[in-house]
Amino acid sequence: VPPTEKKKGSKLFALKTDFLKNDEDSIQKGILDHVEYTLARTKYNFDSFSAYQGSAYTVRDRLIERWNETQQYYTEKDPKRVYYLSMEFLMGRSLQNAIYNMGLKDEYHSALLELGFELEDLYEEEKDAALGNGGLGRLASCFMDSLATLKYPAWGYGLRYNYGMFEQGIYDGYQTEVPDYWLVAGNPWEIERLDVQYTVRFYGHVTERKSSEGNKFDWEGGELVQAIAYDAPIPGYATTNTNNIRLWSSKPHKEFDLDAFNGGNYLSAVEAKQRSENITSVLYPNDNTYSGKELRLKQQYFFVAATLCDIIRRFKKNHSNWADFPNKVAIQLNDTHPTIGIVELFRKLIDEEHIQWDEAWQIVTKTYAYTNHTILPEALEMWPVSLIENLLPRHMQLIYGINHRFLLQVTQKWPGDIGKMRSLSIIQEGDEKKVRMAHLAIVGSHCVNGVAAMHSELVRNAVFPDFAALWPNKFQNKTNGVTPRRWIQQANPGLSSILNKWLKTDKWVTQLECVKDLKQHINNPELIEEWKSVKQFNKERLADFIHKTCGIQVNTNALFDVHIKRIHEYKRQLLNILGVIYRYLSIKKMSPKDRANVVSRVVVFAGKAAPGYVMAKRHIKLINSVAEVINNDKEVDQYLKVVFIPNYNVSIAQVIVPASDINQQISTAGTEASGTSNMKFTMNGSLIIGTLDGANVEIAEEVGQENMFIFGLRTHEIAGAREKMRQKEVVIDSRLQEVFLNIELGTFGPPEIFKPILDSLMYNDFYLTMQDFPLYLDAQAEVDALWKTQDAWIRKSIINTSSTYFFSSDRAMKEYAEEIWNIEPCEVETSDYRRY
Ligand code: Z16
Repeated sequence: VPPTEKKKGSKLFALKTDFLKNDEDSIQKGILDHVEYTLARTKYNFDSFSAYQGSAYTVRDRLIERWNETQQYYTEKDPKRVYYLSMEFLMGRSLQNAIYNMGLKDEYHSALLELGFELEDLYEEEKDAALGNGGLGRLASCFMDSLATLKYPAWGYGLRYNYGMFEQGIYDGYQTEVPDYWLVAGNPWEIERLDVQYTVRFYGHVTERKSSEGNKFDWEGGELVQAIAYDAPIPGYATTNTNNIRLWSSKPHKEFDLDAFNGGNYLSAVEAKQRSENITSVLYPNDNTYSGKELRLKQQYFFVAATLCDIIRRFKKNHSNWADFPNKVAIQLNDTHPTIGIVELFRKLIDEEHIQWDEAWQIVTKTYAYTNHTILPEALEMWPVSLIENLLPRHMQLIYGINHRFLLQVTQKWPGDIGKMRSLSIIQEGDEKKVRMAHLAIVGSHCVNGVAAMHSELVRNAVFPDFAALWPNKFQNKTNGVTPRRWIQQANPGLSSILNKWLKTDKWVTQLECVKDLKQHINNPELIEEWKSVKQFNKERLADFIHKTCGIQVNTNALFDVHIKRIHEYKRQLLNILGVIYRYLSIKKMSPKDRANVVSRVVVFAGKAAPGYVMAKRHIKLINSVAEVINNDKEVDQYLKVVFIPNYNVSIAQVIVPASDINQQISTAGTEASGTSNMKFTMNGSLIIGTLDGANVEIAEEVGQENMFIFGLRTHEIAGAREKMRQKEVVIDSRLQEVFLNIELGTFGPPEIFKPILDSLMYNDFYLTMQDFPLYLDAQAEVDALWKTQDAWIRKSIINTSSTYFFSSDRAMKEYAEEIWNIEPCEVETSDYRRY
């Protein structure tokens, strides 16, 4: 008798509809129960952190119910699923998100109020989950929110790092890095799955065996490591559908070397086993740069090996025919980081499932798709052949075989063209042979996409033109998006109320196209007043935060000019701070009468530099040194303040973004693949000052260039401008010369500190900061001019918000689902009383 049959009519079966209640009293009881039985504290007296934990556990209980229901439903319906493989998920906080998405805000609010707690205060007790660097990791989290909300059967897969993104401190203006051992505070959002474990092999050797159906290859020996699953439920908005992010943690494998243990080396043998845990210890803190460390390659393989075991186990529950695999499974590679997964699936098909080469390769390429997130050459992953050969000997053999067959295709297309073979090959020849992971990803996928229209053009035409000639239909664009749930509804309650009121509905939360109706009211003075007061409220909230974290008092009537993102030369925080210095020097020189016309500004910077990125760290020091001088100069006090907010993360972004008047998106044209903060700012009515780079181009199309401050060299002008720079034909703007002179004279501290920065501009201004400088100042002058006509400014701000439909990650996920994955929504039909 099947177990379900046995239970029918029994008590257990009847319990199937017995879900937790979501009224205020049930929630309150749940919180108190968790305080007492989960935290083992007295429910008559507990602090805010316990209240947060108790609340989080009651939310978790409800998420688990929905999760179970969803997964059971998917298993029953067996739709095609997508697996989003990402080495990074930058989730931020979860409590507010889960409560809002489940529609339980009011219930939680009043349940907690009676216990003496303000729900909004408890949000602040939660530590950010920062298992990502920046844009790429946050994108993965926005995508997961949209997939659940749109009811797509999707799974995220990643790694459970013990140390997330480091915590940044600022001492004497310099960045310090403190390890982020985030799990010490406990993590109510994860479910440990000790029943889901797989073994992953490293090193070892390959032996060839003669067999009747051709030779077989066995990968044996080496080291075994155990992968343990930890699940994070992802609730969709206003739906029972609750998807999953499964993160792997490495643990020692139970098998041990008897000889080592018996040879009197017990302690060192234990120590050796313990080293397995290193694999998922730490997130590599590089955004947009490749670091060729063996441990990183181990992370990548560990990740995909465990993930594929899990995907295949799930597939085999319902299927025995491997030809069905691509009809049931789509795997998306978030950048090249999980690319070795292409070879791993292939290896399993050939060595373990005994499928023939061509058929196996068909299955692989139909399953995988690859997203490219950068064209910066320093970010392209190229693992030395020797490293892969040692760590993954069978995979290296297969890569050679894959490359061999691929190059036959190249010769067919371009007979006798050795140059094409060399440039397209998966293996880069040279002193040290390397595997070009991007080439492997392109060859092993049926679809390759860039993340903004311009970026996808560059991927196709500038970076991989020969691949595009070979496979013109493989290349697509999928412009990034961000979730309006976190970035409008949760981050900006004031704006949400305005939208609800003026659109007469809250449908915009899941159908962002509604916001365009706001344009009808653009001249309504009532709306303009409400808009102003919401912005003012958000600026005061940020001012409080700045006061608390930096001890600086800022004027909330000033224009808030914000530049927050990873510190990178191509993002040009340097251009911004040089502009700030110029502004400072100008104010200093003004007569009191002229000063009366100065637009007061608060310039906000935030962002982390990779610990090994010496130049980026120097930029932080320059920003802080300039801030120090300006903020202590009484003469400019009311006109200019410069703030570097330390330890930038998702929850800090949720405070900064809604408070900004303008935001800086000023990367050298052609370098920022997309950018996603530009979208968050635009949704929140902040005007972009920026270059025509990445998604700024498409934002300009939607919002209208007249509602932004676009400046600078265009992508097609960059090569020429670099040549001009190399030929030393660039005339340095006199205002920039004045800025340099002041730095050199020590206005901002010992000039030798900043010499490497100025030298980098003088000898090789690769990111063309100097050529864009005058254009940037012109754009900043336009900002000042517009600020003086506040109503015109507000109207532009409203237009920005109302033009952001396209940048919702819901739109992005629909496009991926329909044009790459070929999956459909699978809405969970719930039997219970819940409102959705
Ligand atoms: C990353 O955050 C990005 C690209 C990359 O290769 C590696 C990392 Cl860690 C960023 C891009 O720089 C940014 O333009 C883009 O918006 C983001 O990925 C998401 O696509």
